[in-house]
Amino acid sequence: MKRIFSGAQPTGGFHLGNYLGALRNWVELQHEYESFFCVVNLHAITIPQDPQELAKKTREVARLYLAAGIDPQVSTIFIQSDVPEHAELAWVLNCMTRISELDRMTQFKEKGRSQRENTGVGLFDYPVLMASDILLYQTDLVPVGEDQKQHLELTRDLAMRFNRDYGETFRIPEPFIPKIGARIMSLSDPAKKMAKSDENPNGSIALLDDADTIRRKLKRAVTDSGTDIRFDETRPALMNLLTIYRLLTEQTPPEIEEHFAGKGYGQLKGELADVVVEFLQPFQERVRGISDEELDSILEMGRERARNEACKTMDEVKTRLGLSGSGAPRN
Ligand code: ATP
Ligand code: LTN
Repeated sequence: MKRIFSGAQPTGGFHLGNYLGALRNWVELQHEYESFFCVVNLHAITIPQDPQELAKKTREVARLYLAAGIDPQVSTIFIQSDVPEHAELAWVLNCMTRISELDRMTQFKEKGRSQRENTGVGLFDYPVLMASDILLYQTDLVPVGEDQKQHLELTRDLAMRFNRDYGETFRIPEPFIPKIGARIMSLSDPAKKMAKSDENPNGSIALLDDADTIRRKLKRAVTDSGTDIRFDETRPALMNLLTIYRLLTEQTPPEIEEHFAGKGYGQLKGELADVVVEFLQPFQERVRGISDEELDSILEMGRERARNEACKTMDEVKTRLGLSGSGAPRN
C-alpha cells in the first residue's frame, strides 16, 4: 500500500485555509493510503514559543485531526518530538544540503531574512527538517497547500542526491496539491494567503472561532467592485468567498451562481456565515468530546507505530553512511 505523510505546526489558530487546503484531503486519502499525520512541534520552535502554550497547542492540533475525521485505527497520528529520528535524519540531510538551496526558499525570505540578525538557524533549516519528516516514512504522496510546493521540491532533490551518492535508500515523494482550495486567501487582504501568523485576526477564520466571531469576520470581509455573484477570476475577494462556499457545500459553480442570481454581497456573506457555522459547530463539539485519556492512548499508539517505521529507515541510512557503530564490520 502506498504511503502518505503530512503535518501541521501547533502554532496560532488553525484556520479554514489549513482545513480546506490540507486536512480535508488527508481525511479522504487515508482510506487509499497508509497514512502518517504528524504534529510538527520541532518546526514550531524555529520561532520562539511559550512552553506551556506550545504543549497545549500540540495536543489541540491532534484533537483537530481527530475531529476532522482522521481515524486513529486507520492512520497514525503522532507528535514529531516523540520520534527522535526526525532530528537525527535532519542532521544527516543538513550535511548534504547547500546553503544556496535554503537561501532560495521563498518562505524563509518572507519570514526570516528581513531580520537576519535575530533569526535562528532553525528557521533557515526548516525545509530540511520537513524533508526528514517525509523521507523517514518512505512517503509516496504529501498532501499540502500550495505554499509548501517549493519545500517538496527540495525534499525530492535531497532524496535523489542521497540515493545517487549512497545507493537507493529513499522513496521519491510527490506533492498532492488540491485543484481547488490549495490557497485560501485572507478575508482582509485577498492578495495574501489566509495565515496563522497574520497580525490581523480578521483575515482568517479559526476552526475554533465561535459563531458570532465567524459572522463578524465574514461581514467585514473585503469585497471587490462589481455586484453580481459569479465565479470571476478578476474579482479575487469574491472568488475566495465563493471557493469556501463551494468546498463546504459541495455544490458546483453553476448551481451556486444560479442560487445567488439577483442577490448581492451582503446575502452571500450571510449565507456563507451560516454554512461555516453549520460546519464548525459539530466539528467543535467533536473536539470537546475527545478526553485527555483517549488522546494519550492515541498518541502513544501513534508514537510506537511511527517510531517503528522511522527506525527502519534510519538504520538503513546509518549503514549506508558507515555510521553503524557497534554493528559495523570490524577490520
Ligand atoms: P501560516 O498559516 O502562518 O502560514 P503554516 O502554513 O505554516 O502557517 P501549518 O499549520 O504548518 O501552517 O500548515 C498546515 C497545512 O495547511 C499545510 O499543508 C499548508 O500548506 C496548508 N495551508 C496553510 N495556509 C493555507 C491556505 N491559506 N490555504 C490553503 N492551505 C493552506
Ligand atoms: N511546513 C509545513 C508543515 C510540515 C509538513 C511536514 C507538511 C512540516 N513537516 C511534512 C508536510 C509534510 C507547513 O505547512 N508549514
